[in-house]
Order: sequence, then structure tokens, then C-alpha cells
Amino acid sequence: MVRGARAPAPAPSSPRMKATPVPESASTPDVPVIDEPTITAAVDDALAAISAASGTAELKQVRIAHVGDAGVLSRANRAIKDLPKDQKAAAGKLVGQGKGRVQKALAARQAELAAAEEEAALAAETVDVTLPTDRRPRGAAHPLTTLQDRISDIFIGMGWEIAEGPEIEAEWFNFDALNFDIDHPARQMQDTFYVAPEGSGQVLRTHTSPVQARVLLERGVPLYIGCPGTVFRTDELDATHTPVFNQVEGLAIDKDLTMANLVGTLDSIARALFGGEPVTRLRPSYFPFTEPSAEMDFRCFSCGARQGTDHDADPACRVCSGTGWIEMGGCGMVNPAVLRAVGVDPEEYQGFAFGLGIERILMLRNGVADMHDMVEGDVRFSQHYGTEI
Ligand code: FA5
Repeated sequence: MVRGARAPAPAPSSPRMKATPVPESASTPDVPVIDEPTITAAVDDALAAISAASGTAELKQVRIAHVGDAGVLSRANRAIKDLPKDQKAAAGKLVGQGKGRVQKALAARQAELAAAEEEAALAAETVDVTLPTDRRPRGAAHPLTTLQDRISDIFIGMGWEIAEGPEIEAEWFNFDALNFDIDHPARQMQDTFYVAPEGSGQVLRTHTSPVQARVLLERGVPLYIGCPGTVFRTDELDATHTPVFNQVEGLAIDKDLTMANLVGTLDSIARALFGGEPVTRLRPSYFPFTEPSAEMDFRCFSCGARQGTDHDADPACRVCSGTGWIEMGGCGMVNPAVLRAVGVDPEEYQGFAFGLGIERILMLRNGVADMHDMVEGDVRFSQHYGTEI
């Protein structure tokens, strides 16, 4: 009845136990006895270990110990083939049923423990979405950038192209090509930032007008362009001046253009920027690269002058200095000397040009009374335009 080291097994305790004892072989001590008490004891051991396992890792060890190759049940299973033929069926049933009970208990406990572990992990990993975070505040484009984009859109809406030029500019483009005399006051060190070393022939451009000459050379005529960009002058910072500011240049060269086209274009840009009918005026002026030349002024937005030309300005107004007018830019018909400098025949082509100060437009459009606010980086100014802190 026995193969292996165990003492002879007791008589079958269950009437279902059909396995006939197998002859003992002392030479194979690892082969368990295949009888009901042995298999039942192995199954009970396994079931006790399974229910005692406190986690899936421990259960894995239980599985290896009780149904792995070295376990009693597996060894008994392997030994069945060596039993006498008439005992195989009963032994197979006994071991198979025992193993089945253990496997079923293992699967149930595995599911139970895995669910408990998952629940514990979820509880441990819970994110408290109400906790304060290190959220980065949202920035916003500087209002000057937004306005510059808006102005570019207006040019594009008129069917014009946008052109750009370098901020470090050749003196020739900044002055010579634009018909500035060699001793023109604007060239003085007091007005212009020169790029070292002395005599480099390079300046920080003092206006966007050099783009006129560059684009005329590059693209030829006819030409309709808008050129927004940053310019530099040795001006002191005050309510209406800053040393680094932005301009937008307009240049139209075609056949039969007149001053009327210039005025119509400026008025249409003013309407697109401000809506309604802004009060503007052209005042005779002088620029070496336009002839005739004018300054374009807007009625002051800050004092009594804002109500129209029939109303007096406030003599103490810091925005218009009591004049009732804010200078927005210069303009005029392109000087034939400029056209000749870039190889265009002034008998055939004429044109107009203008250069507007973008900071001044922002002042008028958004009621900014002091240019300090635009450049000093006080976050309260930026917040007004959408920057968060
Ligand atoms: C010019 O710069 C000419 N290039 C404009 C021009 C273009 C004339 C094409 C004719 C044909 P002006 O120096 O006036 O012109 O400057 C133009 C505008 O820039 C001024 O009207 C003003 O709105 C603005 N501006 C000038 N200096 C400053 C400054 N320091 N800070 C802020 N805005 C300024």
C-alpha cells in the first residue's frame, strides 16, 4: 500500500477511497503514499496555508510549496503512472480531486488578495485635487506687441505686404539713402546710438524708414508695404518719450499717387484703430526723405480737447502739454532723391510714406497717460491686459 518513507497508512476512512495500497519501495523515499489520509492531509495543509496567506506574494510561495513540482500532490500525481493498472484510476481520482480543491482555493484566495491589494494601492495613491498647487501664472503678450500685430493686420486688410529690417542698421540705409545731409542734426551722437567701434558705419536704427530703401532695392516697384519694428534714440524717458520705442512705417510707390492717397490711407488706418471718426490734422513739417512733408497729429484723448476742435485743451495737460494735439507720426510724398538712390525713375513712379509711433497710438487707444507705465514693468499695468500673478 505504500511507496515511500511513510509508515503504512491507516485503512481508508472514506467509503469512496478506492485506491489499493501500493507496494512499498524504500528506495524512493520522495514518493508519497497515495491513500486518502495522505492526500487529505496534504490538501488540508494546502488549504490552511492558502487561507493563512496574507498577500499575493505569500500565496505564490504557498502555491509553489503545495502544488509545485516538489509538493506532495504533484509528486503523488507523478507516481500514479507507476501504480498497478487496477489502482491507477482510483489513485488518479483521489489525487486529481485533491489537487482540484487546492487549485480552486488558490484561485479564490488569489482573487481576494489581489482585490484587497488593489484597493489598498488605490487608497494610498489617492490624489487630493483640492490641495493648493504650484500653478504657474499665465502671462500675456505685451499690449504693444498686440497692438503691433493689430496694425499689421490693418495693412494686410488694405492689401499691403509686411516687411522687416534689422535693428542694427547700416548708417547708409538709416541716413544716406534717405537723403540726410552728412551734417544733419539727427546723426549727432546726442540723437543716435552708434555701434562700437567708432566708424563702424553701424547704428541702432533711429526710425523704421531705412526699411523703405531696403525693400525698394529688394522688391522693386510698384510697392505697398507696412514695416513695424523697434527703434532707438537717445531720448530721455518722460510721459511721451522713451529711448526704445516702436514705429510702423508705411510706403506706397506706384504710378500717379498723390497726397490725397496719403491722407485717405492715414484716415482709414486711424478709423480702423480707433473706430468712429478720430480728429486728425496734418501739419507742415520737414523730413529729408519726403517732399512735401507733414506731421500727423491726433486730438488729445486726455483733456477737454478730446471733444473736438471747437474745445479748448487743458493748459496743464501732461499728455498734450496743453496744445490739444498729440503727434502720431511723420509723413509725406517720397523725395525723388530717395527713389533715385535705389534706382527707381521718379518721373515714372511716385509715392508716399509715413511713420507712426506705436506707443503714442497705445496711449490714445487705451488711455495710457504716461509712457513710463509701458516700459517700467509694473505688473499692475500688465494685469490690466490679462497677465496673472
Ligand atoms: C520719423 O521717425 C520719420 N521716420 C517718420 C516718417 C516716415 C516721416 C516716413 C516721413 C515719411 P519722427 O521723428 O517724427 O519721424 O517720429 C515718428 C513718430 O515716432 C513720432 O511722431 C512719435 O509718435 C514717435 N516717437 C518719436 N520719438 C519717440 C520717443 N522717444 N518715444 C516714443 N515715441 C516716439
